[in-house]
Amino acid sequence: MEYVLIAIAILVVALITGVSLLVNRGRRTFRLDEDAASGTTLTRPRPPEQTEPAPTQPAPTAPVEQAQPDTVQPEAPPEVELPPAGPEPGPAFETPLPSAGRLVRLRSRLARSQSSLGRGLLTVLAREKLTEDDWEEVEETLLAADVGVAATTQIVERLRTQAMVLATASGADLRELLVRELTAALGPDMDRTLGTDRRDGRPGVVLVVGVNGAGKTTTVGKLARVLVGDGKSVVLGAADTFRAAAADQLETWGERVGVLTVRGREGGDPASVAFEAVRTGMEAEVDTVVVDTAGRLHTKSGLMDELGKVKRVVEKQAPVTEVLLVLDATTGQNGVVQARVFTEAVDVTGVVLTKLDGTAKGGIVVSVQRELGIPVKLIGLGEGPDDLAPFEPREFAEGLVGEG
Ligand SMILES: Nc1nc2c(ncn2[C@@H]2O[C@H](COP(=O)(O)OP(=O)(O)OP(=O)(O)O)[C@@H](O)[C@H]2O)c(=O)[nH]1
Ligand SMILES: [Mg+2]
Repeated sequence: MEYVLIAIAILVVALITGVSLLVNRGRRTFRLDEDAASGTTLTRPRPPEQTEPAPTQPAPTAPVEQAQPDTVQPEAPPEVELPPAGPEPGPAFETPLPSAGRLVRLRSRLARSQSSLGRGLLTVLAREKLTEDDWEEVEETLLAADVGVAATTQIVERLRTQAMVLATASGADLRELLVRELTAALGPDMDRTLGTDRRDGRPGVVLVVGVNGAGKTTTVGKLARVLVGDGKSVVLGAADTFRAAAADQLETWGERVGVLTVRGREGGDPASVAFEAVRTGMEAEVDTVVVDTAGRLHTKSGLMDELGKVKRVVEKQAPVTEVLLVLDATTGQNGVVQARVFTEAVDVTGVVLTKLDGTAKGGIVVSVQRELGIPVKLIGLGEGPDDLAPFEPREFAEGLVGEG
């Protein structure tokens, strides 16, 4: 009888221990709390843990627990092996491609989206005898691609003269003719050097501005990769304090290539974050500080004044060597209006035209440059991390016309 009672007691104890173990297992979570942003903080890049599938905690302990799912034998307490305190150091940062030759690699994206322009023009030009109607068609095609009236008139005139000279031209000749005329319209002599180098012992400072959703943060991230790929050291400034997510977005870009991000409190003063970023860059003696700003409508004068202030405050420490206006190519001629207002506020020195992979409006490059005299310096050709290329007129024209 006593034996039975003892056996029952042992069973009960075993059962309670088993149940409590199961409950604890469900509760074993680890929190990798981010530093809640208070004031301006410097975020040191970490090797990108995200690249490893299903990272972190339970991995080392899981096999131990799975080995005994039903039968609970609590003779010895389970050994819980905690993951190492910090991530293992290693060559985890990505090494992006250098900027040289990027447009050649990405040119097919342009041809795909622009096929209407290149193919349309070549079809007309290949006709035996070009009538007035044909030339009108050429004109319409160029206008539809946002080339703008003045440039279109000029291109058509030059094409007409050339076509007369080349009375019996082959397809390859016509293609070359078209590429040459488009290249000429793209301002091949404009200076497209990016002001990213150190000057007078101070880092190059790049301010990135534009309307909401144009692709600023993505461009800053991609630009950091271009610079790292070209062997430069970089600090990023998350002066979009409007949303915390914006700083997170930028930080993620920086972390992947081992670049520091200076960020501020949500709702904080963007000028002081930009100031702090430049100060950090000066202390660390980096080559370039790139400052992302919040999207703003060019029609809101208060927000445009704020941008002016960001620039002025930064310049108390180091001159802004490049102001990049990011324009979404799909917005067409409105880009020209935006560019005019932004340049009044912060003296834009270069345009980044994004989303050229998804539009047939590549001609906007011509209008922006002509009407404002500001060179397009970079173009975005996709959402991938290395889908940003320095603008090269000849390569771009080749892309617009498509493979012959
Ligand atoms: N297809 C394509 N998408 C792009 C390109 N550049 C940016 N995008 C996308 O455009 C969207 C907006 O990009 P963001 O960089 O967040 O734009 P933003 O100007 O910083 O936006 P705000 O900060 O809200 O003003 C994202 O989904 C990007 O992936 C590009 O060249 N091609
Ligand atoms: Mg942004």
